[in-house]
Amino acid sequence: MLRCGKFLLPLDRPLIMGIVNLTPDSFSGDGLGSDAERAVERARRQIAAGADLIDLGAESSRPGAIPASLDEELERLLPVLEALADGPAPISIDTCKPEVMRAALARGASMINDIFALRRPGALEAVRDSDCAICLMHMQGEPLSMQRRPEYGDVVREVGEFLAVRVAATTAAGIDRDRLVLDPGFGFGKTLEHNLTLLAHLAEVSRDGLPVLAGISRKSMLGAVTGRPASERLGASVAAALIAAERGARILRVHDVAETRDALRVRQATAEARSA
Ligand code: 8Y7
Repeated sequence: MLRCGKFLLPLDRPLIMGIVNLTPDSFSGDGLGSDAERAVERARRQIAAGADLIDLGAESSRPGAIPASLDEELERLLPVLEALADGPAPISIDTCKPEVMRAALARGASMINDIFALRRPGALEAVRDSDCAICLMHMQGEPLSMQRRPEYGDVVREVGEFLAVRVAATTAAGIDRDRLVLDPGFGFGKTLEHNLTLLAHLAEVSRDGLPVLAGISRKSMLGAVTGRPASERLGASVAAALIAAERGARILRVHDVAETRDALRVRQATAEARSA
């Protein structure tokens, strides 16, 4: 089970995390900027379609993106979080700013999704005294420059080592392991080949049985494979989610919740027939 604020999430089947993007400049065309009402509406529709969690983000982390200011991020996030915090699904906040983490946790956020894996000064302290879940993600470099020249000897080993070091730092700060989720960070300082190698070996990314989150939905690696723009990557995204599930991913971060849910239902039904 994953401790996730007031929720206790079962990890015996893959969970779906629906993406609600409050940035004005999303690559995948789903950015809602500061339209809080539409964001709340989108989250509720995703929950109705089978999302087990919602990931709210207000800072663009696409390659080359300009960081949002603290005030901007809070102004976009908090009204949406407040409208959703008492709902049936845990709300995850995608942020690397300790001040945003604290504000969100005080308003009922159940998870912190930090693409910097709590490396920013003050981040470990910001989440320590709560019971939120935490996603620790691997990234090589920083969003501004990470796609310039990603380099690895053995990408699977290096990503696994990085995550193990972040788990050690997090537990040393007094955070229990049952709050942690690990993520190889598809597209964050990785070439197409690195991304595909990580997907192929996803099960090896987590060394000590911690659950793995995979975020591949609509990403450029799928564009590179299919030759399609972000708006036409639904089929590729569902396929990637299913492959990640086959390789043990426990949380799938996706834009298209209903389609991913259907794919997982077919997988589940097949698994049950096999064991019958
Ligand atoms: C990921 C993510 C993004 C991911 C986690 C996008 C915020 C780019 N990707 N967080 N965030 N994992 N944990 O395409 O892969 O959604 S932003």
